[in-house]
Amino acid sequence: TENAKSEEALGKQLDYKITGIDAGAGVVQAAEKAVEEYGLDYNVQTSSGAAMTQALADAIENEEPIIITGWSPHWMFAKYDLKYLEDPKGVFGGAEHINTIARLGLKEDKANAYNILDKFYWTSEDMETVMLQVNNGADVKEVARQWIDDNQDKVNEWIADAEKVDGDEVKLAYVAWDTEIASTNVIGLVLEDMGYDVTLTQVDAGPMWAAVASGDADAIVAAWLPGTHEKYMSDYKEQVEDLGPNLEEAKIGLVVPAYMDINSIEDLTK
Ligand code: PBE
Repeated sequence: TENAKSEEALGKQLDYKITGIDAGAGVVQAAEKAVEEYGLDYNVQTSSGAAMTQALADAIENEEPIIITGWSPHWMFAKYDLKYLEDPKGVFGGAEHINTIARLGLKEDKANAYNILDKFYWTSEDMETVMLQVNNGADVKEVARQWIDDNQDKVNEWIADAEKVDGDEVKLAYVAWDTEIASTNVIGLVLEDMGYDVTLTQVDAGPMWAAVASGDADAIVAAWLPGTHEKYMSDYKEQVEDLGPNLEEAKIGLVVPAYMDINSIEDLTK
């Protein structure tokens, strides 16, 4: 049929490739599951968030097709005209939230930090403001400082029940996903302003979860639930304390430029 032909042509143009990020990311694992469940001929190619957004920028510049593992909030939706492919089988799940996860015992050991982390909560718009400026080349620490200055009301709520400390250490682990670079730097600076000696350690997704479970990290603000990090959460749920969402209405899925002539993952089947 006409359709089968054009799908084959698209597959060839794309080299039967879905451009992914790091292998530990839930969205990459979901993309691999989608390939299986929809019976696609495609491979999910792993790289990094930065390599993926560079591939997206290159494709858009040449008006070529590309399929990426995407998520929201993200600066790419402000910068480019993009669409999520429909996912009738629900492989990528529905609405996600990003939770803060503390190591066991943090509440007793570092009550003020625990308290601030527990209250940390912002919107997609807040996060995107930070992400966009970082993407435009600004230093993330300076962007975080500016965001804190511009949003003192919000920050005051996070620190409302906390007292200043004198140089106690707090260790946060995170992955170099643009969302988590933004959130971890903002909450890290808030903790620093409250007198903590804050260390931000960048690792892969598996080691990030392992670090908060073992107590090597005090907390993470990067737990995408209920779907994206379901496997990590089920592995470690007895060894961590879930402090609940710091952001709601997040989402993952396959994302393509709006000029592409497909709307659903099903359009990729032959
Ligand atoms: N992400 C961003 C991550 C969580 C944060 C959607 C790329 C993932 O594990 O897929």
